[in-house]
Amino acid sequence: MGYRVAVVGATGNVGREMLNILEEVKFPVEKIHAIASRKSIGQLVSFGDQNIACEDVEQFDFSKVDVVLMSVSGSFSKEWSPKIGAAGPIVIDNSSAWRMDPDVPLIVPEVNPDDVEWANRKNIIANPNCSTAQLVVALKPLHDRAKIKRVVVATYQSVSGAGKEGMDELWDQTKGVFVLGAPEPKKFPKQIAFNVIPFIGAFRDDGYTDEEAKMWDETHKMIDPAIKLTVTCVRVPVMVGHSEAVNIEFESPLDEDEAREILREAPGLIVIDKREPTGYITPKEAQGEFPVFVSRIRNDPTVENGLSMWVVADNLRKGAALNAVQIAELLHQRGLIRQKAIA
Ligand code: 2RA
Repeated sequence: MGYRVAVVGATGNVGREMLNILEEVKFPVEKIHAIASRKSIGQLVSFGDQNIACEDVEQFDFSKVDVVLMSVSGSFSKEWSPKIGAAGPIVIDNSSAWRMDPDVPLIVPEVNPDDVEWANRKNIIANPNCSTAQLVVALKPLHDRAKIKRVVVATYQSVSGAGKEGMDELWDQTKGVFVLGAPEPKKFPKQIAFNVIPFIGAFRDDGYTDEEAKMWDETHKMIDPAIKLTVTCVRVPVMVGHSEAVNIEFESPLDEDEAREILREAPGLIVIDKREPTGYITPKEAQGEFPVFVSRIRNDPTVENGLSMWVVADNLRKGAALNAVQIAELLHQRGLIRQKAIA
């Protein structure tokens, strides 16, 4: 017996990955629906070896499904997730709309799986921002051992985090540079081809960006509000895969060898850490993969109990679609998805 599943925002980068991953992990799907906005009605998207036609979100009867994976804008989710949740299915939302709502659990299954138990407050579960998801998978097992005091992070975020338009802009500018000159930036504020941009999202009054604030807010909600984080988020000319240079100060001693062993044993992580010219992970190698990869684990002798490391993941997978599907699997394992007879 499977579930009736709907993916809302099925034509986007993350929506398409949600469909791919539901099929790859063999999530028990009895009936799948691809839902999109009016302009994409009838557009075909693939689910395994089937092509399914997108249905209109305005017309769709959400009481006919058990679980809904949403990959839509925050404003769309604000309006639609409560309506869908009230119709019956559990909503797993990838937008920023619900992440900090005290009645909505924000979940990375390797980090805080038990929070699914109170998902029935609003029938909505939030997926974290892509750069937070990979960070917390790496921080949690270390925090459990030696309590993290402070984290300094610089991100190197791929253009796919800004959607298909971001990928098209990098591609067009890269080609254009060699022909007529790079086209003017549209999606990003400056040229992204052959460049890096230390600005993602929108500025706040304190000079940080909202993308940076998401990393500490979400880490506080999922792991521990006592952890201090300072963050610089940077867009880089990489198609898929976010990287992070992470420096950590612990309350008690934890050296690089023990940290490496802890991370090797931790769920959802792969350590690739050889001190040779190719002994680390890059985003190109993480693309299409499920785990979070950790490399370059080393003591930081400039602070007491300090450690530095390099953390990489596929932002469309662990940073978004895979995490959402893992939440659905967790709900399934705990018997928390309502099963209703097919109408
Ligand atoms: C980005 N964090 O990379 C965003 C996507 N959620 O732009």
